Amino acid sequence: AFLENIITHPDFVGNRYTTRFIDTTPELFNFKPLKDRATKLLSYIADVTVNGHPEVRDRPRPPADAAAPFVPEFLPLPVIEGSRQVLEREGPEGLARWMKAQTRVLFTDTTMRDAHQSLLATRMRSFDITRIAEAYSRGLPDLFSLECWGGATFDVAMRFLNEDPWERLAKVREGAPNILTQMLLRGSNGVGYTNYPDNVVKFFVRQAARGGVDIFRVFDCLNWVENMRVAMDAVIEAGKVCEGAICYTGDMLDPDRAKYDLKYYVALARELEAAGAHVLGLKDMAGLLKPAAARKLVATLKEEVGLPVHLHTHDTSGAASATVLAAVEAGVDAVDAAMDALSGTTSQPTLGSLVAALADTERDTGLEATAIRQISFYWEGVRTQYRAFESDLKGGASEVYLHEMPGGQFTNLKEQARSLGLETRWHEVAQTYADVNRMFGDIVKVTPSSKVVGDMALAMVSAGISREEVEDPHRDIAFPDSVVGFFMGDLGQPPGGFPEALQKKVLKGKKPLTERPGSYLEDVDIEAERERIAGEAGHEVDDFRLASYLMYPKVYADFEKTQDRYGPTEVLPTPVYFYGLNEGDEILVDIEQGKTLVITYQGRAPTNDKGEVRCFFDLNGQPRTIIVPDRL
Ligand code: BTN
Ligand code: 3PY
Ligand code: ZN
Repeated sequence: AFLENIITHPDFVGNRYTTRFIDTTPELFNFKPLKDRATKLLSYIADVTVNGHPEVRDRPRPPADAAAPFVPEFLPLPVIEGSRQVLEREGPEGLARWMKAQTRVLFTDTTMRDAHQSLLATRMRSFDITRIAEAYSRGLPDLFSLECWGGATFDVAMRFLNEDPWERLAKVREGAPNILTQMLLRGSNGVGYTNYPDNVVKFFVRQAARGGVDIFRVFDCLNWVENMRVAMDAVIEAGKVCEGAICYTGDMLDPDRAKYDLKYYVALARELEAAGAHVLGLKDMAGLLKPAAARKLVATLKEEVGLPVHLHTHDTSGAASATVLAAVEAGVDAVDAAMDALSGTTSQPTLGSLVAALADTERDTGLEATAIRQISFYWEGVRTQYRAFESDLKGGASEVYLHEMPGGQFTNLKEQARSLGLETRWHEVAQTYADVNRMFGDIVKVTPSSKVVGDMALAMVSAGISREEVEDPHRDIAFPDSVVGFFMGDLGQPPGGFPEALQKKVLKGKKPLTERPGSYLEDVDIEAERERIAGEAGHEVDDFRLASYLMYPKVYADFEKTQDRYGPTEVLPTPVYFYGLNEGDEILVDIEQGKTLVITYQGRAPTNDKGEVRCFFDLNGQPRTIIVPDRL
């Protein structure tokens, strides 16, 4: 095995070795694990080649002749100083002052998080995300931040992609050391769907800060600041930037939606400022903020609070750039956009076009159009490989002003509706979603409250039940668990409280919580949890992975098993990861820095009578046979 490590070492193969090769190449002695990992990867490739990947089964395939994504290279070297250095030098308060002092509009690129969450079911792999970080750092050093972490990306990475979200974060951080990294944090719901004990929320935030997150956009799914404090305090304590976010809902200028009027938002902004936010986030997760409302809201917030304002919206309606431009005129400090190739519809508005619209105006962004184009071409190539996760959205739709679904939920719910056989009844689902919102008291709809409304809407449409029937005290209704939890107060208290009659009906005599959910939850014994999962996994578990386990015990444990079985599949190019290899294909796989595997797939034998398939590979010049079950 030692000899094999020598003769297969890339420096040896490539003739880049001297007589001191063995002394100066310590990894030659790590032969067991490397060989083990290589074998696991081969079994994965064999398995996916023979059986396909369950996530893309029966879904449209990328075109066979699609060009591979091309990573652009930018000069000059070295990397230019950017927003990150401002934070390092001046701290979070200094960064906030710096933001307010800029004449230009600052831009956050959301491609690595919200854009693919909202367009491609969050399925973007770290392989595609981390490879482009350095190009951002060199080509777009004037970007304000890269939203690259949190929201749904955390559990999807482990659950569906067999990869560690913490490694993704570390690599983006390393690739773009001059641009602030940003995450989305669901307040006390962390990156999950339910309230966690306070010490778990704090532990998670500490790890995220240590792992490379600079800006934490913290929100609460009911805009209940009481339920944001634990997370906000933890961010502030970690010395990172706390962006306290208001979730925008309803229609601020419509007198029929008086619950969410200008006064409501100003009061909320003041509460967030008093709670210690460094930046005020205006999170329009469904894309409901219209240009005239944006102008009024931003101008008022800039007058009434001392914080820089950072606007996030979605282009579901098709009118989001008008909203962004109105906000810019009203003095917004920073805005979110996605790279052109992953922008529009349920994603963010288009970065390249907004930058062009602002060029040669007073608030010119200073971002290079050529760099944006080249990086966007890269994303275009990447997006092609995720054809299986595309929805059938064709363009903007004003229907969003009726249903008010968040961009991240829209395609997801549509897919869920399809799987329930409600494909042709989508507009009915959308109308029912709106009815449920009104029935629940007109609430903020964003993860996890949006899931509650979505669950109820699907339950009603599939069972053919109307709002009147749900509200009828004489009619028995089976409410989804998430709805019961919501009326129990498990997600907190909505502004104006719960509709009483419906709450009584849902809870069937149970007494609802009235305080912050976290105040009812005991702290977790974190070290005991570490021992438990370390025992299960059979190895030590560091703080990052422990934080994953505390958020998602079952998902994390399954992830450990999949990693153990298939090895580090995150190093495989995306087409190989989802579709395997064709006979005769050769790929180079960087299994770690300086260690490359050369893998050629020679072909397979027919399935034998035991239901097994022999696959033939060449690994760094050595023939290897891998046997996998025929699962089809
Ligand atoms: C993952 O998503 O990585 C975990 C599941 C892996 C299942 C693999 S994918 C390739 C092969 N085909 C199957 O049907 N199962 C395995
Ligand atoms: C999330 O919580 O993941 C969201 O994107 C909310 O908008
Ligand atoms: Zn969003």
